[in-house]
Amino acid sequence: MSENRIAIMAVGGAGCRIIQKFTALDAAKKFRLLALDSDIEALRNSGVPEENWIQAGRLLRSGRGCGGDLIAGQQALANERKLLNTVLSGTDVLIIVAGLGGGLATGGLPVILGVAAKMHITTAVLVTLPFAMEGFQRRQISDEKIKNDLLPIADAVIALPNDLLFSAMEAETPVAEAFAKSDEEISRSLFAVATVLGGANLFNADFAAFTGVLKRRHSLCALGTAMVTDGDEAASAAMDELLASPLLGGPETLDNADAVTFSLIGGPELSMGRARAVLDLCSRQINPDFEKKILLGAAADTDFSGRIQLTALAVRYLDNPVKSEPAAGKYSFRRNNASRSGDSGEQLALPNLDIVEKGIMENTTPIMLDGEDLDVPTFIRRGLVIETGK
Ligand SMILES: Nc1nc2c(ncn2[C@@H]2O[C@H](COP(=O)(O)OP(=O)(O)OP(=O)(O)O)[C@@H](O)[C@H]2O)c(=O)[nH]1
Ligand SMILES: [Mg+2]
Repeated sequence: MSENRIAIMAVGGAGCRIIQKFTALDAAKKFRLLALDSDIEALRNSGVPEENWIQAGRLLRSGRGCGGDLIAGQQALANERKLLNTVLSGTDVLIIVAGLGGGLATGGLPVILGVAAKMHITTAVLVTLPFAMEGFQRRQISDEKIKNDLLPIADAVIALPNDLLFSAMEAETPVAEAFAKSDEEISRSLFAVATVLGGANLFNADFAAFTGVLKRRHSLCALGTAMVTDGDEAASAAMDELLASPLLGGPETLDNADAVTFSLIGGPELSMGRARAVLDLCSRQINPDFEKKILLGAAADTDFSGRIQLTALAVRYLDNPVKSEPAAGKYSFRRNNASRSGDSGEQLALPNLDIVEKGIMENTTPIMLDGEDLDVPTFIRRGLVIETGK
């Protein structure tokens, strides 16, 4: 697959900051980079060329962010479906990077994924989860979003808890520095994911295997990356650096994972012997007493001449696979089969709807179907202009 059929889209403030670090990597120029936000400042800081900006909800938000309001985020995206269709045409794989917990990305991601799904684009979503100190509610909303609206549509969801940052950094590390470091780590992982999904692999870890680990599974992920000079010491140097990665959360994360993928990217001169040596070390790092999936893969890239990048993605499953349809149950219709079961003319019973005391739309969880909010009137969702005759 040619790399420009892979688009990497940053969504919201965190996404834009991460992609800004990504643009600093030599290899970034191979991919089509897009930045989406309602906040014009975030787009300006993304490092993505202006022609690839998608400023969502111009009229609704007037160039500002959504201030943590995910309904506003969803509305900002609701009218941009046509634009997204145009921007994404010709794309085979879409990789989205964002931080959950704010308004624009948390509310808007399902809309973007819905458009991509209709266009049969394969999607992988790399999201950070809010810090515990940001409040329990933000974390809970983010978890629900993943489970109900992202997992059923996306091909892979990689959820990285931001708290892992603190587990590996000195307590006195300034917050801005901690974020910058994490953004750098995430941008390197983004490259590893894009390489695996792009199919430029020398062996193993192909696209199907990678998404097989993550598809429809609600999980927490941890990432470790290392960049070392190719040479005799490369394998052990890469492993040492990887284990000290701030987003990995320590070597025990690998042992506690249900599945681990290791991907290695080297220059065109990368020998099979070196690749094997590094990946053998990776397998040995995992305690053989634990039964888990291990996926190893290597790829060559001209921009990595003389260097080796090693990335580990440790996946911990939280529950069973999610069905590939929006969350059933709460909003689905139940059959009233008290007296007429088996009859094709069965009466459908309304679900037990929760009572929300603060009005209909305020602070409620939107009812989503294929990334569309069913609470938004059809004429708005379809972008129809109603002639008033004036
Ligand atoms: N790793 C990382 N996480 C970040 C960064 N900035 C913000 N976050 C996290 O991402 C979450 C969402 O923040 P933003 O991306 O700013 O939110 P947004 O989607 O732009 O939404 P609004 O600003 O409300 O419109 C926050 O709750 C933080 O947990 C960053 O630079 N790096
Ligand atoms: Mg923002």
